[in-house]
Amino acid sequence: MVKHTATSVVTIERFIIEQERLHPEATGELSGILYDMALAAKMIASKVRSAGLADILGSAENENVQGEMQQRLDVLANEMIVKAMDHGGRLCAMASEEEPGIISIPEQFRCGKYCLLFDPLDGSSNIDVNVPVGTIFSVVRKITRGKHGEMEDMLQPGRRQVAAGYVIYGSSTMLVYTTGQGAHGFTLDPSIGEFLLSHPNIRIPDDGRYLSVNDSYEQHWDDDVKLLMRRYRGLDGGGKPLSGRYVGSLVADFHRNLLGGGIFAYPANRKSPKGKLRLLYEANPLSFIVEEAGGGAIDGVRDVMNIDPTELHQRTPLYIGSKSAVEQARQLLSGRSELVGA
Ligand code: P6P
Repeated sequence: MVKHTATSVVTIERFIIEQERLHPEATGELSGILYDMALAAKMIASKVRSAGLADILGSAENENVQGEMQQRLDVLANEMIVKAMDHGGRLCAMASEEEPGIISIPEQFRCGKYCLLFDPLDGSSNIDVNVPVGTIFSVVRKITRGKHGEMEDMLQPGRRQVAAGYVIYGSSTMLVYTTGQGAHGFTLDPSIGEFLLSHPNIRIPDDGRYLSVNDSYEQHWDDDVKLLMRRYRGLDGGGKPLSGRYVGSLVADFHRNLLGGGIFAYPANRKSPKGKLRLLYEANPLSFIVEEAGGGAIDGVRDVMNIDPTELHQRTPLYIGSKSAVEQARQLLSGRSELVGA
């Protein structure tokens, strides 16, 4: 008689189904979106992994060895996600960092009740130097009538997200997502092509270890931001100094701080008065994840997820990570008025 031991291997598909069962009213549409995003992540991971080989294979300018038009990886990643998601019947529209307007669902496909907003390959300029890059995505429910998604469906505050996630293409490929029941991490096992649960119920350490900020903008910061960064470094009455860690790739910096504790800061500055990072498909999804992990995310004054969006590609200042470091920023910066309504 063979004794079957319970397997400790939990695939993302199994985990999504188990999470769905927690909601008897669930139709499975949101689960389907998460499956399809995991598939798109595998396809993008394959392209990112072989990106450096293009030159070795002697591909001509703009053409690879198969004679296919070689596209920028972020454009390719964008197309991979659109093609993986547009026919499943779960979405009524998409929006991408790579495209100016709404991406409609082709007429031949059924529309669903969700909208997907995403940055297909953030930090792609880092690929040539083998620095980790990432995909970030956010899911909101359609709120307008009619079949197709409209701009109003996209311009919802982060609190209205029903799911959010990111993929980091680093030393391993990991997918981290939340549907409001905790933040969970899955590591791709390339030998079987499956995302396996590796980081259940991620909790960000309350006391940060790392400070991720681009110091070269210090001359453009307001005085209170300069003071905040000095305090993070243990100066001017600050506490235990944080160690500097700045990769220049949002998902890589965020992921390290999520697991190890720390804060990522991209303040508004005189060159970028609204900040640099995008609200709808960068700041909002990462804010949903970090709050589910016990951390925080603000624009300097407000919780990021309380910002009412007015434009699809609007930017926001961002302070995101360990709760204590974020609250330190909120206390010091909350007296500022220019960000309200930013
Ligand atoms: P800076 C990459 O270009 C990116 O959008 C994020 O991934 C990253 O956090 C940020 O910009 C880095 O910006 O101005 O420090 O180079």
